[in-house]
Amino acid sequence: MAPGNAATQSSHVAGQIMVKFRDKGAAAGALRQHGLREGPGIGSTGAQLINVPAGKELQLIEALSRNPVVEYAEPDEQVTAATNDQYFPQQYALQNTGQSLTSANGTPVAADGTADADVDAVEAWTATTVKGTPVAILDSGVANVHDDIAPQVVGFANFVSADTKEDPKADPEDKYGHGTHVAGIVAAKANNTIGVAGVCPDCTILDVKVLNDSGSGSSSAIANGISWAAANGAKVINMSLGQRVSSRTLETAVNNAWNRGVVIVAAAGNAGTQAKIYPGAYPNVIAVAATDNRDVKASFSTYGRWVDLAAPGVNVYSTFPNHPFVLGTQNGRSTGYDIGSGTSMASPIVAGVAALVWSRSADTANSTVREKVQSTADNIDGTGTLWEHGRVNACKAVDGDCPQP
Ligand SMILES: [Ca+2]
Ligand SMILES: [Ca+2]
Ligand SMILES: [Ca+2]
Repeated sequence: MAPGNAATQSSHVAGQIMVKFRDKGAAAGALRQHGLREGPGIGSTGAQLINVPAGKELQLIEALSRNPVVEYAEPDEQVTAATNDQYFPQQYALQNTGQSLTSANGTPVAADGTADADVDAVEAWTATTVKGTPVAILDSGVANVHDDIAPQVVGFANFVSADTKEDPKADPEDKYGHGTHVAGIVAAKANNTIGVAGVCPDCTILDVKVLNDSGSGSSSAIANGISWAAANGAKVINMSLGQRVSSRTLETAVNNAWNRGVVIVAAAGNAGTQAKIYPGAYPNVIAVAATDNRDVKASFSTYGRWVDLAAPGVNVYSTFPNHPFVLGTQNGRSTGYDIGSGTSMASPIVAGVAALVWSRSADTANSTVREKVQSTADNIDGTGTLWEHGRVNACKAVDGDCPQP
């Protein structure tokens, strides 16, 4: 964008204005005085869309407004996407207009969605004031070089052991790709023209590496990561991971973090069954199932009354490393940005919403934040059976000015 461009740019559609007449019978005559003709009606509004010479819009609006038969005349304002991020139109989870979805290479992946099968994130943003709410991402790391997510990272810890004895810690870089995608869903920078927007774009990320370059980890590494995050100021911990066997060490780490005031969110799992996984199934963790762009449960998503919430987790656009990564090699995903599917993608949407609730004021308790996120979820099909509460709604969670369904 050229300097000063925004200031000179017109914000209304050229060549047309919207006019409503008090007396429809007088419309043609009034318009003719200015060399204009009647135009098509605009929905149920009673107004007409009138063609005018480009550049004369405001002048003609002023002239018509002086005519007593005109109720009002106004410019046809340009409505733009809620953010200018390149892939925002693909981010149905934030704002679903029923758009079709494609992957980064242009392959169609989903036909028309259901409008407003989304978390109303855009409406939620206007209701938050606090910037820099820290969200810990316990995962495979976050790409160190990436304009849309790396600048959001304010803290780092590595609990993954390297294979070699000489180097006790694994490479901190995200070579698997999972953690970078999850972090972007929470807090990718919005309105910087590139990439995507996170659910909480003014949040910061604590990058806690607990998964290795193959995407696996251990209960002990995760317990270490939870403890580090809680001690280092995380308001929310996201764990897009799970194990089928419960661990007393893991649960203790979870409970200690909860008692320190952290909201803890985890994936419900991708088994497609009702089998519990941990840490999601612990009482102090919000477990999240995955839905699609029609508010329907993903076939792969684990479900059941033990699952707390649902969130979009199918074809979710986010950041990937700018270098080759394992998930890209396995699935042909593009570097930089692409879609991903899994309860791993649904969990950070809830984590981002919890962070938005924290971002309203500094003195909310974690129990209040959790209650707010759960009690305001949209009551979609499956609520009470496939998951206890509904599909998360960011706008309602922050008491925003939310669209009516
Ligand atoms: Ca919406
Ligand atoms: Ca962006
Ligand atoms: Ca739980």
